[in-house]
Order: sequence, then C-alpha cells, then structure tokens
Amino acid sequence: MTTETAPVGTREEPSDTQLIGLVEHDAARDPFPVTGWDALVWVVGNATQFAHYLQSAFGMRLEAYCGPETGVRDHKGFVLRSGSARFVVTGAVDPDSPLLAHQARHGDGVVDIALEAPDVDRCVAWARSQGARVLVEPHDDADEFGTVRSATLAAYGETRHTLVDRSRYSGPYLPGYVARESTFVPRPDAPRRLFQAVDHVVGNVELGQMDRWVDYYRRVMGFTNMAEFVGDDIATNYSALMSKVVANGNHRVKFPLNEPALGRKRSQIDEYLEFYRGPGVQHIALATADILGTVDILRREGVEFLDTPDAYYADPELRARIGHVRVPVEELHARGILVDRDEDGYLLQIFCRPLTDRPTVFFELIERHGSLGFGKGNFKALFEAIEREQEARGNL
Ligand code: TYF
Ligand code: FE
Repeated sequence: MTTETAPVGTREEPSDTQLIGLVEHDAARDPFPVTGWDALVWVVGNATQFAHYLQSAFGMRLEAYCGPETGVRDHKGFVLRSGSARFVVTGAVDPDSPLLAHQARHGDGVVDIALEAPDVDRCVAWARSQGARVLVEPHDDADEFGTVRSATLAAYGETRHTLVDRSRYSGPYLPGYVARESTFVPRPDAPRRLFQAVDHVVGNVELGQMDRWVDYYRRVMGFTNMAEFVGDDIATNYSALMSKVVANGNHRVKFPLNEPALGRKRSQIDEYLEFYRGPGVQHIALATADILGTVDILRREGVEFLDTPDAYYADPELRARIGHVRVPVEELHARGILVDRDEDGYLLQIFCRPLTDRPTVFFELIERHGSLGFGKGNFKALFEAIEREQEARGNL
C-alpha cells in the first residue's frame, strides 16, 4: 500500500519472492539441486578500475580481496556485493597470467556463473552421467574459516559453472581471499543499495545451438523451460534472434539463451559473437525494488542507457495494455523505463549500453510486480533501439 505512493528512493525492499519471482520446490527430489547464484566471476583488463566503477556507479560494496599483498602473485580479485548479488572481478598482475589470454580474446566478460549447490558431489555425478564435461573435479579448499567444496562444469563457449557449497565456511569469500572493506564513501543521499539480487543471466550461443543448450540445462542440471520465448515468427519479422528460457527448481536461477536468426538485417547476436569471439554472457539483469531511484542515480553517475523513443509512451495500445502501474507513465517516460504486463502482473525494465569497449556484455535493471516474464511486449521497441546502436557502430 504505502509503496504505491512512496517517493523515489524511499521504497521498502520486497522479499525475494516478489523481487525475482520464486516458486516452491522440493530439492530432495531434484537430481541436480541448485539453490541460487553463488557469484558471477569476471575477467577484465583492469580489475582495479572495474571494481571501482561497480562501487562508484552501481553502489556495490567491496567485501574481499586477493592479490600480491595476500600472496596471490598472478592476479587481483575483488569481491563486490549488492544485496544477495556477488560479483568477483579478476584481472592479471603477472604478464604471463592465463587471464590475459582470455581477456585478449574475449575482452572483459563473465567467465564463471557460479551456482550455490548444497551437494556438489551429487550434482557432478549426475552431470557426468548426462554427458557434461567436468573441468574441475569436486575438491575441498580450506583455511582457518573452514572448508569450501566445489567443482566446475563447462557451459557455452568458454563460460563455466562452478558449483559451490560454502555451508562449512565462514570466511569472506574463498580461501585465498581476505576481508576488505570499501574505501569508497557513498553520497549521503544514496540509498542503501541500487540493486538487491541477480534476476537472470543471458547467454548468446551460435546459430542453431540454442536448443542444444536448452537441452543441456534440462538434461544435465534438471532445469525446466519457462513460458517466455522468441520463436521463428517474431525472429524473422524484427528481432533477428531466437530465445528460450530455462530455470532451476525454485526459479532463482534463470537463463535465457539467444541464438541469431536469419532476418532482414545482421543480428545483434552475431555482432556479439563476433566481438566476444564466440558464445558468452550477453546481459545480467539486476533486480531492484526502486528502478526509478536507481536509474536517477546511475544517470547522475554517467551510466548510459538505450534510448526509448517518445512514440513508445504515446502508443495508446501500450497505455491500454499496461493498465495501472505504481507511478504515472510520465515518470517512466522521463527516465526511458519500459513496462510490460502479462497474466501474472507487470514489470519495469531498462537496458544499459555495453559496459566495456566491445559491444558485448551489458546490464538490465528490472523491477517485478508479479510478472514472471522477461518483457516480451517490449522486445520490438528494445530490438529497434539495439539496432540503432548497432548501426551507429557500423555493425548492422
Ligand atoms: O532477458 C531477456 O529475454 C530480455 C530481452 O538481446 C532481451 O531482457 C532479449 C535479448 C536481447 C536483449 C534483451
Ligand atoms: Fe533480460
């Protein structure tokens, strides 16, 4: 009730169920029980500065660090948090670090979508029986804070899934990392956090490979299809991509998977695949309880968003379809925030421009009000906006 009229920046934080759309799930009957995200691990050209950007612009807080000062000579690692979202940003220190080869080929990006798994050995045994490639066998890492058990599976491209059980560990991240606090001082008017959780992580795969990867997540990880998809019909008309979504049992982990479609123009997915040199993470949707306040602050910090044309908000069909949302449409218009409604409720969303020098990975902000979808009603406006950017880059 009160949140309907609360001014920007003062809304109360909803539960995870409201925030990201959780469902009931019996983990005991799951062949591959995954309970949530553990971390998104990045490899970047300059971890020191990317970690600063995630703090200064996106309001994340530093929690842990590894590097030469802690005995790690190869690279630096910064562990950043916002609500339940954990990002680990790594970058080479040693000129011979293997991280440099990865960064040279792919640019800055997400290398590991690490998942929280209460029984790593059971997951790996199941995954192996289903034909998954096990990159790192289940093993323990220990220090004075206890033991972490983990293993790593191969996913699309060079992306990995490390399965992490930290139930016997009380340290700040992993053995090898030490607790470290932000030296960054938030502005006095800044909200406690700009986003609360990771909502979904999208993968781009090569032409004809989407169904193979959907199948992989279903067979190997016991994930199920969610209703939302972009099929052939939409693809050829305007989107130039096909998309399906898989989710784990409780829906905390949601993976939309895109492949390029042969449309009128060069697909945005092809642009990604060219610049990332293969499949990889395309966007990370960050769940926020106050997308208006968050966008205002991000814009003030110089974060750039895709433009939404005025015609989007003037469209009488949109106005009729979305009905009543928590703020007047003018408030969304002023910020370029998109809105979509389905049978379960509505959502607000907006997309950042690419985060790095290459036109590859970007963030989405999403505020859910019952809708479990991904903004299907916005696909046309969104894909047209992406195409305008592609054209400006000379890649259409
Ligand atoms: O995650 C989604 O499905 C939405 C829509 O290149 C989307 O955020 C799909 C593909 C794309 C950008 C956004
Ligand atoms: Fe998305």
